[in-house]
Amino acid sequence: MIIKNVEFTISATNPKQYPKDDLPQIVLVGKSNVGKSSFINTMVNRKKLARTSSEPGKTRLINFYKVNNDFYFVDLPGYGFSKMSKAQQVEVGNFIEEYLQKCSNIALILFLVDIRHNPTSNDKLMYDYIIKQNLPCIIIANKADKIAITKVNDSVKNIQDSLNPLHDLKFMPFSSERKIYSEDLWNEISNKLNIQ
Ligand SMILES: Nc1nc2c(ncn2[C@@H]2O[C@H](COP(=O)(O)OP(=O)(O)OP(=O)(O)O)[C@@H](O)[C@H]2O)c(=O)[nH]1
Ligand SMILES: [Mg+2]
Repeated sequence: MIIKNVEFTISATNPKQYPKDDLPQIVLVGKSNVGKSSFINTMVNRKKLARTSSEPGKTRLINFYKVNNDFYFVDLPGYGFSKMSKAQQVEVGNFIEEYLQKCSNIALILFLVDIRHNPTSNDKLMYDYIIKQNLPCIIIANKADKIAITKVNDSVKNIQDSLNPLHDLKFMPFSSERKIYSEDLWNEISNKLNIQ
């Protein structure tokens, strides 16, 4: 995919603020600190478009980034950030659920998990929710640079066995740090959107 332009559109807290056009939306979900905002920056080759942090809980709102006037990347807040108060965690959970329920332009969910760990209980809840809502989804095993390249395939398979024993969803590795596998992801996204 050639990135001709990418622009931050809006930080939304409620559905009235979601973009009014009908462009398809590619949505990043996953626990806090798993690398959702970094993923967007890597894919569009912009270091600081989406704000990232080594401290979990950086993204608190729903951020929309328009790419090539063709689609949006939607950066959702991460769940499972233990330092957030219970009330804030509930608020973030509500933002996420409201978005996933009310947005009718979701073309694809990119569900990030950490390649080094078994999916968390919150990851499993999110997975069940996505399946129940029948949302199109690819699971991305992120931070692949943190393990030996020879272990990548086995780690991805272990995560799939745990989350999706029927093996009917696509699982792919990724690394923002090394910018590897981004071509494979772009192929998936452009196929889904039917654009080049
Ligand atoms: N090694 C490595 N670090 C990564 C990768 N992706 C993200 N990180 C680091 O992980 C930390 C969190 O990244 P973010 O992109 O802010 O994570 P997030 O999922 O948006 O987090 P929240 O906004 O809290 O939900 C940062 O220190 C990133 O530099 C990766 O592929 N490899
Ligand atoms: Mg973020």
